[in-house]
Amino acid sequence: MLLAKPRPTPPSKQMEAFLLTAAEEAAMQAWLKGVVRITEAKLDELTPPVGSGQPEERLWACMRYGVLVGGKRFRPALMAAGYEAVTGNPDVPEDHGLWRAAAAMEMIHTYSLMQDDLPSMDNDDLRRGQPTAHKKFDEMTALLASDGLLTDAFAVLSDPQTHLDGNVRARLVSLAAVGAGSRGMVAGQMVDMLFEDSRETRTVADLARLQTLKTGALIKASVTMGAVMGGADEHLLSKLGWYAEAVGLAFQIWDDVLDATGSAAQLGKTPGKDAKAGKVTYVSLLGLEGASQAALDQVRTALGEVDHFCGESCEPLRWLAKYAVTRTR
Ligand code: GRG
Repeated sequence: MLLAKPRPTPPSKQMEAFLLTAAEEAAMQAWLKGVVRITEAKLDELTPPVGSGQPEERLWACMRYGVLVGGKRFRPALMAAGYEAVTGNPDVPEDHGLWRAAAAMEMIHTYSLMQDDLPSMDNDDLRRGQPTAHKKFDEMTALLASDGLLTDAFAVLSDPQTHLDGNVRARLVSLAAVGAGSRGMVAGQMVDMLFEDSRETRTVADLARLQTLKTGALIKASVTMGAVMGGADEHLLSKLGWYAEAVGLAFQIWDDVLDATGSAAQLGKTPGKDAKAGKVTYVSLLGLEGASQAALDQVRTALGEVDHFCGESCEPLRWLAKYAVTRTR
């Protein structure tokens, strides 16, 4: 019998400097738990319910499956952290529009995952520890459900319940559209798909550009949207943007490390696909140690940015920068 080859473990020595103390870890986990709970309650409220017997219920069931089946809710957390950075308010009430905007970003993020999993893209069977939407339902339903999530997200962002000020709402819509659109995440996905099919040599700079678009643009939008809701001026928004770009890269580089080292049970998605497909990743270009180091460099940059302009109210932003490279899924 052939024994499965053990997967390598991610380098951990240089991570020590970044590990949160036990007290910080407990505070972050409690805070994250609150973000997850409120975001999921909002997602439940904002996604069409099933049970009325309408013929389109299959679409709604698939949308609900996509957004409610799990996920770290990293983008809502970044949004709440961006809001707190500006306002210093750690206790945002559940009926505050921030959580509607946070749910909208999770809807956009989930649409992208559902489409990324389709056979014509990454062709995956497992997502968030469950069958992908097109496996659970079917391809046509998963495509329409992802369309529904993307479009409904903009209905949520432009609703006065999200913010009373029309200028703020317009800014939220614009930031989300630019981050998710054809010069942001969708562009990154296109470049990624082309990379896969091409035999051209790729550099770390090529990869950083791709990932800044594919993963970083939505992460940046999340932080800045939270800050806009908190009343940030343009100067602060640009500083937060630098932080978010570094965190976005760290998050993606660490995703490559986890893809090379994690198991399906741990990650909730199929690991090792990139290597199998011969795809260029940070790990294939830099090795495990080099990729981990590159992720840490980005976290250092992000923390340095925050320290320039922010004290205690940026603690959640600091936690999330560290979380990006200490998470295990
Ligand atoms: C189809 C337009 C379109 C875009 C897809 C984001 C994306 C673009 C594809 C996902 C592919 C991928 C695995 C990217 C790596 C980084 C990433 C975005 C991982 C998924 O985000 P997490 O880890 O997932 O926040 P959860 O499930 O926790 O929400």
